[in-house]
Amino acid sequence: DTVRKVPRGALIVFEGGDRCGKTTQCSKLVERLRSQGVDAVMWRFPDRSTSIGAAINAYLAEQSHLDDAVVHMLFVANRLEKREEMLRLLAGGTTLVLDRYSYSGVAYTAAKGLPHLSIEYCKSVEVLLPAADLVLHMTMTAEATAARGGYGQERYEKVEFQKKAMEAFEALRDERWAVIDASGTIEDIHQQVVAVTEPVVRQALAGRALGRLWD
Ligand code: FDM
Repeated sequence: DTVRKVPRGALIVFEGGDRCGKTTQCSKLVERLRSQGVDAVMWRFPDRSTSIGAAINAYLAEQSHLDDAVVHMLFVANRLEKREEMLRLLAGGTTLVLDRYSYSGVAYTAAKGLPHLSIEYCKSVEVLLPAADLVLHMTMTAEATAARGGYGQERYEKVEFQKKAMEAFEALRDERWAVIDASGTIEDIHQQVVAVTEPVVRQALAGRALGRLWD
């Protein structure tokens, strides 16, 4: 890793299956970082507020049918439309805490098992974005998440599919990933999250360069 002098925000990403508690942990982490004087904001992907996001939302709610390759590109485009703002915030010293990112993009599409939408292909169309400084991979069995409230409302919330997405996440893990057992209490999980996140935020502020996806 090269080191530059300008302090920057860190790109912290939560990944994992549906209903494993990512959103709760994202909010708590942002609150905690702010209480420590770190400028931090939370975003989620898909960002359903844009026109591309609205098309994704209709697809996830099973109100529309889209070709699998097309919907994959919509998820990618939904991140690309936020790319400039993302880079601007990070460069300005704001830490971004993301509720899902490109890793979900690859894992969920690859979980469909279609030969033309392999992990390698999915990675190859998503190279313009920055890599996460840290991926917090929240793990829980597909059966345990299925028992949680609200499960099954959206297209991908099916145990067999979730298992395949979880396997795909495992295939993406590298040294920037931390595995968090998502079956504990909210407070226990939060403590684990804080312990792995704070050093990464400090490294970014100290000028550790932002990476590119899959490098
Ligand atoms: N998802 C999410 C994808 O299939 N591709 C992506 O790129 C992203 C970011 O969309 F089932 C899936 C993962 C999940 C759904 O649900 C979004 P939440 O509840 O908004 O995280």
